Amino acid sequence: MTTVLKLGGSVITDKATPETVDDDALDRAVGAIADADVSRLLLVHGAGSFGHHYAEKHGVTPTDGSHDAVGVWEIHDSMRRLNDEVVGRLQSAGVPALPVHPLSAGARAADSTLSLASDTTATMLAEGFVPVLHGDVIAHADAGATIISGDEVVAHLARGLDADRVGLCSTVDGVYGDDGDVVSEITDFGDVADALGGSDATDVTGGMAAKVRALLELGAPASIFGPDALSGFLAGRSVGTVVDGR
Ligand code: IP8
Repeated sequence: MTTVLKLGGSVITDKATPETVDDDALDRAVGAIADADVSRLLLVHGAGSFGHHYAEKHGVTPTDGSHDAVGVWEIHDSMRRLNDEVVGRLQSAGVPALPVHPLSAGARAADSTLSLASDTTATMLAEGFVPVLHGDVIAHADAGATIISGDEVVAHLARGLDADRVGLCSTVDGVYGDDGDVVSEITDFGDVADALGGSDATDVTGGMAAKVRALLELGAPASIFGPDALSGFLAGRSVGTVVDGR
């Protein structure tokens, strides 16, 4: 059983203060992971108050690249420092976590096809480690380096490792329907198109609609849930909104 879990950047950092970890929130998430009995676990974290402001400063997005090594390093270094913090705390809690940095472990082709760390992470999992990846900058043919989001890392490795379960721990309890309640299951985008705003315009802003569409194509059930449900997810329970397009 392989589980891919993303800790959202807004869950583990204080978004209001640049480059600040939310100590209590990160410790709670680390505690839930340390207490869980999960055999093959791969973690990914987002940027939160790390990474994004440097990406903005240097004009780097998932599609607009840069050839300025100093700028690319500044973005990466911010994410690397957050990753150090996450890996360090996991190890202190007894979790056999190891860092995997997308900048050093993958690339995008000119048509944006991604190759990323499939062999590295498969071997780490087989050896009992918990690989910890993150949103990052990544070399991109004909564009220099572009941003890769944590969600894209999750989708790529969930497919590459043939994951059985995917979890996105975010600041919301799941996907909210028209009635204001969390929808327990989504099997078709039409189920929530009205509530999420199904237009392409919504998708390009990368909001919940884009997330749900991407998860429907994963080939594995994916749960979107809040921090309080993390232990339940790791215990195998159905929490938040389960998105399953199979
Ligand atoms: O927070 C963004 O990752 P995300 C990564 O998962 C950078 O979207 C470097 C801004």
